Amino acid sequence: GMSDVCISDMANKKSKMTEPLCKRPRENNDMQAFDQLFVTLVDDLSKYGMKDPEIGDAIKWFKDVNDYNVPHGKKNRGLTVLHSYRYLAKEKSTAEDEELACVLGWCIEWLQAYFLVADDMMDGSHTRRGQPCWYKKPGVDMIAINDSFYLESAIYVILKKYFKSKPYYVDILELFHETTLQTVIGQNLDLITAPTDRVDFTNYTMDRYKAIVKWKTAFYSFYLPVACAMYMVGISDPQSHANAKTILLKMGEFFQIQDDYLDCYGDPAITGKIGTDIEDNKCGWMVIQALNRVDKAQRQLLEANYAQNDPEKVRKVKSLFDELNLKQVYRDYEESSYNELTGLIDTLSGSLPKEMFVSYAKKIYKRQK
Ligand code: DMA
Ligand code: MG
Ligand code: MG
Ligand code: MG
Repeated sequence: GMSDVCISDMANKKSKMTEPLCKRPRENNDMQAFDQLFVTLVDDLSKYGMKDPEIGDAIKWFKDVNDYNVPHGKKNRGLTVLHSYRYLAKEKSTAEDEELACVLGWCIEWLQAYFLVADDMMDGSHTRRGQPCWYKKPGVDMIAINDSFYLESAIYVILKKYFKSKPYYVDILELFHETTLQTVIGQNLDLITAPTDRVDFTNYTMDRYKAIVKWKTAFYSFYLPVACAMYMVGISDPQSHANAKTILLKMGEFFQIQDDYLDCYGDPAITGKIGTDIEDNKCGWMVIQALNRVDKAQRQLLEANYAQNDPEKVRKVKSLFDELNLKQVYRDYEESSYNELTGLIDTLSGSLPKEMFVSYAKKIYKRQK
């Protein structure tokens, strides 16, 4: 899971200032062009069923669904398709295909919106991207379930309009379908490992954790954007995809560990969301690290206070995390994981540009949102 807000945090500001000046306008332009395209795509979607005035009220409702849930994130996944396309197409890059890369990028943002609307309901979350979760809005509630289905359907309306005639249309369709299934599987593992009616830490292992985050986060957040660009430029051989996948799944694991850390220690004003992992009995990175370090009394305290909707109990769990020095454990992990990732990139990039992977690693390292 990824949470997204448009406000820039200190770490990002700092890294932008150390970047060469010439790189900054391009980044801003990309974001501007990307945002502009959103308006066009929502317009395309609103034309669906134009000949059927009887569904006008639904189409109007879905415009609000799109505007509220799709465009307000960091848009890292969406922009990654454009950047990957540029890295891969090199001097063969065209303005027309850059635009198409952005369309694919928005399709990933729609996929993300679909998962987040449902995820927030299943996780009982309160806020997302600095505003109330969609299902929390007055008059929405359970309608949000159907809205999440709508957000998924929108992907295929857009893909058909812009890619039907492309030789890689089927590759992209299959990629979106498979990635959706992978994420649904991951969300299931996440949810069934965290029963709401009892605390039982016996399955809370690092192996289980790695499986959950690979399936619920890494495929759709990291492999999908790069794979889209690869298919666009005609890279479809299994070996290149397998290598990219190995690197990007590792990056995704790192990203979800950050998400779990931020759920506990992040600043909601920066992350845009209030953490719920402790209340939700999640098999997250924090509790696994804690379980590896507790003595008998501490484990009992954890069992007595985890998985309950009670701020006092949540506070007790967090002070145990403090006592076990998990902030430092995380900082050490972040450092070693970054090094491991760099090593993987060195060995597995093959014919794919190493700098592409390095730039994505740099973007998420030390993030605060
Ligand atoms: C979410 O994991 C995964 C998906 C597929 C949305 P999460 O519940 O930790 O995400 P978040 O912290 O953003 O709610
Ligand atoms: Mg969640
Ligand atoms: Mg979740
Ligand atoms: Mg989370």
